[in-house]
Amino acid sequence: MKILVIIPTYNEETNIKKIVGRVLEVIDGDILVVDDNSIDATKTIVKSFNDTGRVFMLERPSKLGLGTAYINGFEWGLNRGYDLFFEMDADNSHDPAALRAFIEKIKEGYDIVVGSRYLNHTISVVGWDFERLLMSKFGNWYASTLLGIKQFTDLTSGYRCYTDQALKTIGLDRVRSNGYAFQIEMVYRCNKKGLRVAEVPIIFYERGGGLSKMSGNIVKEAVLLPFKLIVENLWLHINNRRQR
Ligand SMILES: Nc1nc2c(ncn2[C@@H]2O[C@H](COP(=O)(O)OP(=O)(O)O)[C@@H](O)[C@H]2O)c(=O)[nH]1
Ligand SMILES: [Mg+2]
Repeated sequence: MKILVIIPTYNEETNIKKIVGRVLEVIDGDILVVDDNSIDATKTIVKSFNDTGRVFMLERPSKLGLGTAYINGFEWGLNRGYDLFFEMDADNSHDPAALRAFIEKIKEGYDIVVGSRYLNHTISVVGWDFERLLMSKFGNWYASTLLGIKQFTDLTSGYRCYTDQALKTIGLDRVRSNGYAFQIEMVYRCNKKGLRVAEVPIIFYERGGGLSKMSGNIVKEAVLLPFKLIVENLWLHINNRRQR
């Protein structure tokens, strides 16, 4: 199984060396950093791993968003014959030690595995204040209720794994959202296509250093997403009936 861990970066010089080094140790696979023209030392640090032959970088011209960073990364990997695609943050919020648990789930026959902070009514988050936690929990409740996918406990998690088949089935060209909403939309579309989605427990650690890229626009996009998907569904339904 050819594994690709995709790590999107925007100014992650304080974090990138550690995460790349640890991922290389933990699994037998490659890393693709998708960088949006970071103005700090991120790119130089990534290039310092060149001699491993396992770390690649996709350089984009400007900060174009997390969703399209992943979509460009998926396309890069699909064109090169990778079988398994991980999403992982650069800021050491995700512990590479958990990577193997995802692979085990894939071997059980799942198409997508999402690392969840909230499995079995627990909260596995280190370093968040109450407000941040409340926002994440409310966001998950809101989206999962409106979209009718309450079986999933952590729709916005950015630590996950997809098979190549899953990525080919979803229809990546339909995916529109770019921030947190991107993660929600991907689970929704996978589930809708009948792909098998599993959750595994993870512990989320607040970023090691540097700044969060979260913004008001990213939150607004996530609030609107369920309505967009509901309208899209209705539209597809009406069109299907017309064609019959
Ligand atoms: N390439 C790229 N990476 C991004 C962008 N926005 C966020 N990221 C990366 O996505 C990951 C998650 O973002 P982060 O700011 O940590 O979000 P938070 O954990 O919710 O605060 C980090 O690795 C960021 O560097 C973007 O527009 N482009
Ligand atoms: Mg983060």
